[in-house]
Amino acid sequence: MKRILSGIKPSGTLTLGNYIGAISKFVELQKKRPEDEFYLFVADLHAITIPQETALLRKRTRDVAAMYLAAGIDPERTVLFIQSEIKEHAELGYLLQCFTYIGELERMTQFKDKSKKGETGLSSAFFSYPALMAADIILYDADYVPVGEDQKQHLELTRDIAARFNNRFGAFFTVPEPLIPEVGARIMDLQDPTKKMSKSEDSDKGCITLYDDRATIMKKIRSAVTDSVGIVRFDPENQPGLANLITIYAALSGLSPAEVVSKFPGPGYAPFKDACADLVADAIGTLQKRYEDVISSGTLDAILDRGRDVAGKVAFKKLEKAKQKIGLGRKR
Ligand code: ATP
Ligand code: LTN
Repeated sequence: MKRILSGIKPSGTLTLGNYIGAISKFVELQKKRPEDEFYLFVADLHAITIPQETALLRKRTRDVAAMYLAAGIDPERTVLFIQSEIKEHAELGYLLQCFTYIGELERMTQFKDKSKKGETGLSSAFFSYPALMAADIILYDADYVPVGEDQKQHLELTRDIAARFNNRFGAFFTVPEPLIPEVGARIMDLQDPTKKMSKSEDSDKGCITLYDDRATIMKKIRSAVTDSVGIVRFDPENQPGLANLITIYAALSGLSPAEVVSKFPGPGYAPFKDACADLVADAIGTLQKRYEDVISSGTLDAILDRGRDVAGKVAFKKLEKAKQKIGLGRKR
C-alpha cells in the first residue's frame, strides 16, 4: 500500500491548468489504485506567503475543497483537510528550514521569477516556502506526490531535505517521488503560450477559470493566440499556442495529441477551436453542476472535520518523533 498526497493553494480562482495538471490526475489515480491511501489538502498556509484578503481567503479555501469533491475525489477514500487546521505543518516547516540551505532556496525558479520581476515586499515566508512544502509531504511519509510540471523543482528539494535528515538521524522520513502527467503537466496561457496559465497572474483572457460560463470559455478559446500556418499539427516549438489547445483537448478527451490532430485534417483552425471550446465548456459545466451539488449537500464540513482528525493523528506522532530525533525537549 502506498500513500499519495497533494495540495492546492487557495490563492486565486482555480484554473483549467489546475484541473488538468493536478485535480483530474488525482481523481484518475484514485480510480486506478484502489489499494492506496490518498491525502489531499488545501494549502492555505502557502497562500498567505502573498497577501490575501481575509474573507476571500476563507471562501476560496472552502471552494478548493468543494471543487476537489466536484471533480470526483471519493471522500470515503481521501483524507481531505485544510492545512492550517493541523499545526504540525507549520512546526515541521520551521524544523525543516533548519535543514535547508539559503542557496537551495535562492535557486528555486518560482522565487527567482518573482524577484526578477522586481517585485518588492516579498515576505520571508515566500522565500522559505519550499521547506513548508517539504513538511506537508514528509509529515505523512507520502510515497507519491502528483503535481504539475512547475512543482518538480520543489519536489526535488523535498527529496533532498528528507534524505539529508535521514543521513543525519537514520532512516526516518519516506523520500517521496513526484508524479507528473505525460499530457497536460503545463497548460499555457491562451494569450501568451510561453507563460504558464496561472490563477494569480492577472491575465483574464488567457486564463480559463473553473467558474467561467460557456460563452466566456468559447470566446477565450476562439481568440486564443495561434499562428499563421493554418494546419493542425502538434508542434510545441513552432506552433506553441495551437499545441497548447491540442494538449487541452487531449487531456480532456483521453486521446493522445496525435489522435487529436488526426481528427482535424481540414485547413484552418476554426473547426478545431470550436470542438476544443465545446469540450472544455462541457467539462467545466459538469464540474460546476457537481460543485453546486457538493455545496448544497451540506456535507463539506463533516468531511473536512474527519480529514482534520485523521491527518492530525498521523501528523502529531510523526512530528513528536522528529523532535526527539533532533533532541528537542525532554522526551527521548
Ligand atoms: P499560481 O498560478 O498562483 O502560481 P498554482 O496554480 O501553480 O498557483 P497551486 O494552486 O498550488 O499553484 O497549484 C496546484 C496544482 O496545480 C499544482 O500541482 C500545480 O503544479 C498545478 N498547476 C498549476 N498551474 C498549472 C498549469 N498551468 N498547468 C498544469 N498544472 C498546473
Ligand atoms: N507548492 C504547491 C502547493 C503545495 C503542494 C504541497 C503540492 C503546497 N504543499 C504539497 C503538493 C504537495 C504549489 O504552489 N503549487
